[in-house]
Amino acid sequence: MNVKSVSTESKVLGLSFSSCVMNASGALCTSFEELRSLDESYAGAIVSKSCSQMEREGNPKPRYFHNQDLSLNSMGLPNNGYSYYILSSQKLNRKPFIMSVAALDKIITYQILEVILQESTVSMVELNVSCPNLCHSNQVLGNHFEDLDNYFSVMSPLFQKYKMIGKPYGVKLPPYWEGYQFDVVSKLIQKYQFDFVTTLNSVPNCLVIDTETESPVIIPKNGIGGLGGKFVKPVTLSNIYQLRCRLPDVVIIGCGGIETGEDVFHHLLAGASLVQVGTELMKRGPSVFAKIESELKDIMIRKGYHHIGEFIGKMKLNVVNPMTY
Ligand code: RRO
Repeated sequence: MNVKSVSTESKVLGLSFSSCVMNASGALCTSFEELRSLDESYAGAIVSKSCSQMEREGNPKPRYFHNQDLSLNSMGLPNNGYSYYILSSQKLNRKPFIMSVAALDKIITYQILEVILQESTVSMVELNVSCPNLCHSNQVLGNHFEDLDNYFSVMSPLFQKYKMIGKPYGVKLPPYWEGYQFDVVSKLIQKYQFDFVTTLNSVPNCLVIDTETESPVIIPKNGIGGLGGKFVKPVTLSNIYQLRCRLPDVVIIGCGGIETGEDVFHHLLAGASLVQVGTELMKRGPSVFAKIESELKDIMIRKGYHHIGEFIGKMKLNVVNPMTY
């Protein structure tokens, strides 16, 4: 076997991804120049920064930090407004373009999703119900299941139109910690017939302190922000696996703690069909995709795998227990 006989491509959701690895929303995907660099990279798709109706500046800087273990951010949804990302998709369109839309005001989000429905250059929509950093809100929508049900029920007529024309729609979830949360959110995913879930957004309400300055490393919200990077990978793997067990027919996009091809291998074993890279992309820039791709292929060659489908969701359990978690 050699590198030419292994493929990391993925055909899911009626789309063809040249690689199963793409950027996470928020990482180097706010300006058109950044989106173009992703288009020119080895990434298998492009995800936009989560967008709102109008352009937003976001929170005061410094609002992003990383070190070798983690990242912390409280960006506050800085973005150029949804029309900018539609226009960007029209100018790129070499690979699947996923528009991330922030779930803010219901009526406005409905209107945004209605416009996107008509746009053939937007391949699919990722509805972000898990932003941890909005200064006016101390709630993450994805953690409040009645509100979430309500929110989805307003979008439901539109979801049906997405289904009718075959444009996939999915939801980006926060981390969950308890079995009942996975049960409830999985029922909602099924009720509203989401095609995919992205798990997970940054871990909310974290704090990192600098030893020298004795201060938080970011400014907004007294230093409280969303955690990403290597530290969150075990949380992500568990969330992928627990959703995989409950949602056998829903595509899972893994997001959290990917630095290497080996990390991608673990996400896929847990049940993700596609993955997203955030913190490591911020650290290394878009060349990270070629590196991760080559590391994943090395593992596949060593193990005799030709296609990622041969090991997606195939984590080998030591002892098979009934699902009581
Ligand atoms: O912009 C942000 O502060 C942000 C968003 Br919208 C999100 O979904 N996740 C995150 O960690 N930061």
